[in-house]
Amino acid sequence: TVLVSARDHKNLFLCVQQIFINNEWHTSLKGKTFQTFNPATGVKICEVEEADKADVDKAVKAARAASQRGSPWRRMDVSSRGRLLHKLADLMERDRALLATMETIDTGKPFLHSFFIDLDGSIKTLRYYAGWADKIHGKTMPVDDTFMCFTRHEPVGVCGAIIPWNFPLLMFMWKVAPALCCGNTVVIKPAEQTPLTALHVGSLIKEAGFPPGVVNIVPGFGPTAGAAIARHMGIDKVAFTGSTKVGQLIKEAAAKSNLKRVTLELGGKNPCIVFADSDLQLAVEETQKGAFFNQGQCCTAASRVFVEEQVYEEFVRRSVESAKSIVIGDPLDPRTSHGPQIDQKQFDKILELIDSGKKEGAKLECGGVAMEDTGLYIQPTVFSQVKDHMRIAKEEIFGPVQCIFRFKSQQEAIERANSTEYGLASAVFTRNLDRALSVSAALETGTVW
Ligand code: TXE
Repeated sequence: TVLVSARDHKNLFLCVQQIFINNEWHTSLKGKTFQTFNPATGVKICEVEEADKADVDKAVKAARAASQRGSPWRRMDVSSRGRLLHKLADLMERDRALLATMETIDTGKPFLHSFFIDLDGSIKTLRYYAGWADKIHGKTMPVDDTFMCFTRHEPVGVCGAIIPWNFPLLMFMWKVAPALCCGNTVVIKPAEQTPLTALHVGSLIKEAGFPPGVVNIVPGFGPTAGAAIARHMGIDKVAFTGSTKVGQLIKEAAAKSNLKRVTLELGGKNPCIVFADSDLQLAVEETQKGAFFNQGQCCTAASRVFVEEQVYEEFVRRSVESAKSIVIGDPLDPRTSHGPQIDQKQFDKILELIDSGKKEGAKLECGGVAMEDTGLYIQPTVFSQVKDHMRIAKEEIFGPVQCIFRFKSQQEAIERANSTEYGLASAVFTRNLDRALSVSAALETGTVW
C-alpha cells in the first residue's frame, strides 16, 4: 500500500515538512521554503520550511533549556533514557516500510536497500545505544596521600549535527543515538537534498515521549543553517559528515566561536588490495559492491582496487561482466539494484571525472556515460589500467566508477595504497592469514576490512 501511494506522492508527506523544535512543528521565521526532488524523475516531492540562523537560535534555546540541570531530561533515570531509545526503535520498526519508501523517493536509492540496509542499520543503532545508556562507567584511580580520585561522565550539553544526503536516516541515527544515550540534547540539520525521513522521525521522537527540546531538527542549507550551528556560542559540540572542504569550515568556525568540540567524518579514496591467492570471485563481487553500492555515493567506497598482476586480466574481465549485469531502473521497483545520483551537481562532477579518466589514458571497459532517457542515472563504469597520477586515482568521485590498478609486489601495493591524503578505509583480499594481518597493520586507514 505504501509503495502504491508513494508513486504519486499523495498523502505521504503531509505532516513532515516543517521545522521541529520543542516537539512542535514551526514555520520558518523568514517565511522561506525549499523544494525537495525525486532524483529518479526530477519531480518535486514537496516544499519544506527552510531553517536559517534565527531558526537555529530558536532550536538551540530549546535544546539548552532541555539540557539544564534539573530538567526532565537531566533528571531522567539512565535506564529510562535507554527505554526511550528502544521505544523510538520500536516506532521505526512499525513505520519501517513508510520510512524506507520516503528514503527511496528522496534519495533515489533502491527500495530494498533502504528497507534492509538503511532501516535495519538505523534501528540497530538505536538499540545498540539504548543498551549503553546505563553502562557508561567512570574509573577510580589510585593517587598519592589520602586523596581519592574518580571520574564521573557528564553530558557534553547541546550537540549540533550536520549530515549529508547519502544515508540520511542512518547518519541521523549515528549522530543522535550516541548523543542521547549520554544525556545530551541535539540540534540536527539534515542535508537540503534529503530532509524527509529526518522530519518523520521528529514525529516519532515526540510520540516516543522524549521531553520537548531534546531533539530539534532544522532542515535547511549549509552556508546558512549549517554555518549557524558550527559557529553557535550555545552549542557545545558539533558532529559533521560531508565534504573535506566543508569539514575545514566547520573546524574553523568552531575554533573562532567557542572552541566547541568537533567530530568530522569526511571523504575517502579507499584502497582494496587483491592478492593472487585470494578467492577471486569473492574479491570481484565484494570490490564491486564496494564501488557501486548506493550508486557509489559512500565515503568508504572501494575507489582504488589494486590487483596483483597474475590475476589482473581475469579480475578485470569478471568485473566488467558483473558491472554489465547490474539492474538499473525505478528505485521503487524491487528488481532494481542501481538508482540515480542524488542531484545535478554530483551528476556533473562524476561525468567530468569520468571524462578526465578517458582523456588521461585509463582504459574504459564499460559504462562511462549517463543513461539516455531520464533522471540522473549514470551507468556503472569500470576503468582498467588506471595510473596513480590520474585524477580518477586521486579525487573522490562519489559515483559508480570502479578504478582498477595493477601491482607486482606486496610492498609496492602497500606504498601505493598509503600514498593518498585520505585515510578512511581499506580492504585486503588474500587466503594467507599472515599476510592479511601484516598488510592490514601496514595500511594507514581508520578501518581495514
Ligand atoms: O557536500 P557538503 P556535498 C563528498 C563527496 C561529494 C562532495 C560534495 O565527495 O561529492 O563531498 O558533496 C552541509 N557550513 N561527500 O556538496 O557540502 C550541507 O548542507 C555548515 C562525502 O553534498 O559537505 C550538508 O548538510 N554546513 C560525504 C552537509 O554539509 C555546510 C557525504 C554535506 O554537504 C556548509 C557527502 C557550511 N558552509 C558528500 N556547506 C561522506 N563523508 O559520506 C554545506 N554544509
